[in-house]
Amino acid sequence: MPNLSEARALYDLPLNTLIFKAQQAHQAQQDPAGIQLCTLKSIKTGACPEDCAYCPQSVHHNTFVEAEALMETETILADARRAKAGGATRFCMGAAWRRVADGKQFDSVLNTVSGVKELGLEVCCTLGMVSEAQAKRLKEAGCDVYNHNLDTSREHYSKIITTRTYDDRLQTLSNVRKAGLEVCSGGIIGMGETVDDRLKMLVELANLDPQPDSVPINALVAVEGTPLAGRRFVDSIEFVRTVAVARILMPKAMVRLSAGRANMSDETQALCYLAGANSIFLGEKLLTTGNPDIEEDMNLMKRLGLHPLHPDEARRVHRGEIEPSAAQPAPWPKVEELVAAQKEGGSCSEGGCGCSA
Ligand code: SAM
Ligand code: DTB
Ligand code: SF4
Repeated sequence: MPNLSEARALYDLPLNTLIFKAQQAHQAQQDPAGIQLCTLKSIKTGACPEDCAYCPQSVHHNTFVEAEALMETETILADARRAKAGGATRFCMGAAWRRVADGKQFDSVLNTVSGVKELGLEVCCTLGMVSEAQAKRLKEAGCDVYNHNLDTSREHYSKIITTRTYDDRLQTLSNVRKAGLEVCSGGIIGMGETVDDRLKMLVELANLDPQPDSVPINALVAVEGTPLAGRRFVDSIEFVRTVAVARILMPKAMVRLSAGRANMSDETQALCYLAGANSIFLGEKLLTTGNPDIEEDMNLMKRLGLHPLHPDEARRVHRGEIEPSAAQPAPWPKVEELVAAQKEGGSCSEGGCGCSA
């Protein structure tokens, strides 16, 4: 059971020793050069009743985000087909909801989940709080993973969100796990929290039994109109240290370099990969804010000698069936197709994928 003082001792190591330890943990448990490529889609945008201080989608803040109703299944599936044709292996759908409500809209999401699963993509949903029964329905529909972040330490939480508690968050994670879904949970760095707050969050995640399967580490994107607007972007070395501690405490997890990459240099991202990050969101948009160009991401991976992670191979590594270094890569994304699909609303040339683009 890792604790704060152990995490702090790691965090304070000379950076080269910390990175060395993170690489040891990484190379023992993960495809050493594999990067998981996920695509993110906001399927219901804005007008969220929660007051998360960082979030441009909260109804409490006046931001550039315009509220949009839940998208139709067919529209989302067209995007998922393009993501698949382009080379993403996981499709994550986010809804700006406080909690899932049973009824027509949830039924529609379940239908969409089944459709995305049939395309052969890993399916992740992030829809706010869910009950165990709802999580089971998601699992039955074909959902693989549920994302629900702790976001910060228990102590810092009430300075960021007042409309729900830390324990609400933990309860949903427990419901998700009991339903047999994989757990994706992480947080945001750069919201005015201390280093110890960041480490407490990582320790809380690392002490979940079992540990989360994925840990997204977001750098705050300080959006105009939110209470956190104007905050300075997190110090890159502090961010890298946090990623390294996450990797050491949770060696089997996908550590996802999530929001904030558009503000990071190639060198900072390279350091994050060295620190054990092995997953990114691919595509010019996250939910509502920007993300690096796909060409830039692929270029950086090639320059660093990294390759797309194959999810099945990663599972075989985690089950101990093959050595980490024996994991075969997934195919490289078809950058032109992904870019064209995103920029022009679709020009997919993948034969037989059924895509209308
Ligand atoms: N409503 C659901 C929820 O809160 O779980 C799902 C969507 S919510 C946007 C998913 C996560 O995005 C949040 O938990 C937070 O970690 C991250 N996020 C939202 N706005 C962000 C921002 N401005 N900068 C960095 N991360 C952000
Ligand atoms: C996560 O931890 N980061 C993603 C995903 N899970 C859903 C979302 C990032 C959102 C950044 C702000 C936006 O684009 O709205
Ligand atoms: Fe709503 Fe999620 Fe944004 Fe919070 S983070 S305001 S719950 S969409």
